[in-house]
Amino acid sequence: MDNKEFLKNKYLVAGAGISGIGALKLLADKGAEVILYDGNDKIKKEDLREKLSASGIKNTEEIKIVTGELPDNIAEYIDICIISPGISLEVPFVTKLKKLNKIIWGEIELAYRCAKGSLIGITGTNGKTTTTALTGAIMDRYYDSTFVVGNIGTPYTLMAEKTKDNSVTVAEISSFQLETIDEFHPRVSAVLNITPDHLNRHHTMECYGKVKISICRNQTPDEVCVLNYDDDMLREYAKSIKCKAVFFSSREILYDGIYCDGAGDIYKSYKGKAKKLMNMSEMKLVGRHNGENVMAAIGISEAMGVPEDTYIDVIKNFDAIEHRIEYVDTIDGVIYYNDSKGTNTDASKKALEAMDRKTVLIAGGYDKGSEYDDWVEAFGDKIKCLVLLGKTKEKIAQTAIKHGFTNIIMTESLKEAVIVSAQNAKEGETVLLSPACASWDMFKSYEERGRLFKEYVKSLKA
Ligand code: UMA
Repeated sequence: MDNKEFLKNKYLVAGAGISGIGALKLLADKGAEVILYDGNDKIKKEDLREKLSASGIKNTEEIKIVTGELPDNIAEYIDICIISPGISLEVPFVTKLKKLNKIIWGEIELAYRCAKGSLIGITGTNGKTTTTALTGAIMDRYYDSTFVVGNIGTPYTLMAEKTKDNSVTVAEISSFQLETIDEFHPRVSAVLNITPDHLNRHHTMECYGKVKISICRNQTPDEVCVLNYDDDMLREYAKSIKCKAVFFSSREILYDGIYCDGAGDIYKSYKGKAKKLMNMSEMKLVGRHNGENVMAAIGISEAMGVPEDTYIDVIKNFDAIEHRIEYVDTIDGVIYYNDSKGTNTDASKKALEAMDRKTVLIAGGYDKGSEYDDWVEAFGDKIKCLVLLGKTKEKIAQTAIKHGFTNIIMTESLKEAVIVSAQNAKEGETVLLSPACASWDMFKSYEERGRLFKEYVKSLKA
């Protein structure tokens, strides 16, 4: 769509969170006619206008804002709806727009259509933020103009217009964002793993998996999608994708691809000829899951033509990201870790695996319809006490008891959970916040939950 065609359309931006504001700014800066819509009728329009002005959007008094139910006349009036990722495609206003045959693009589709240069798209249930940040750091070292966007926290729409023909944009892409792509086309993509998550939105693992692998559906045979060989679903999907699959594995020696052997040595192999790149012990990142993130970043870097010594140097010096098994403090001999980003059982299991002492585990939160059996089974002898909070606390407690784990403490707030955990942890033990649940029942985001956790831990000193 050329710019003239683009501006002929009337847009509805749905969702007034950071994606919606990014999309609205992009459209308003281009001079498009745009209406902002949010389903929450408690949001004050004056507050929203202030938010829009603070984001640098001009003449905000001229922008029509609608909250609550979407009126029929607006649904009929607009041509294209730019939808925020947090909005399910099953809500009534989307059904209404679909019946009217209106176009629905995700915020990343809009950004993609306006951006220049090369795009790297990274998805997966777990590890995508670390892999995106690491890949971003590698690209930034090698290329002159790099952007890191998407689910990681900076909406793609906010950066799209800043990209140039020589830019490389590294985008963390969630399953929610992939539901509404159309022409979205990364030059290199990666799917790190697919394990149960967000099943209240996608309903089945099959639907969830299909959405994840759709990240590469517009890629051509000469382009690369980096995939985890150890994931059965991804190995199966690899047989039917149009582009080239490049595998990584932490369990098998690959004839072609990137793999890590039992001694922690990482190799790249081409037609059976393997070359050692580095050992896991040379990196600041720890844990097998991070080995997988690193191998994915290597696959992407190779496909992007980044020299080996460049990416190896960046990888060796790359630190863990905030809220992902992040060391907080040691108080009275007890070590505190913040893994607020452990928002599903699989991510949380990886954090449990990384602990090397007896651990008091703080968990529970928003109910995504997950089951907790495998997660409780992963406790082994390591977890000595489970401190629960949030919507899922009863469900988790019942599952734990079913599996014979009874040392459970119920709390009403994160602050109480931190205090109770400190009382129950002895010198030489660990307190880990790794909720296995999203944060949305009690907090705005996992970042807010993680920051508050760190604050409460620090205040234990006082
Ligand atoms: N809203 C409606 N109708 C609805 C639901 C929500 O109008 O049915 C409105 C809400 O009232 C609110 C707005 O939509 O005003 C919020 O939009 P949003 O939930 O899409 O949130 P954003 O602030 O735009 O943030 C989104 C991502 N959030 C989600 O996918 C839930 C952020 O990912 C992302 O960083 C950001 O876009 C930039 O791309 C967060 C996340 O938790 C980190 N992602 C999930 C995950 O990682 O597991 C997928």
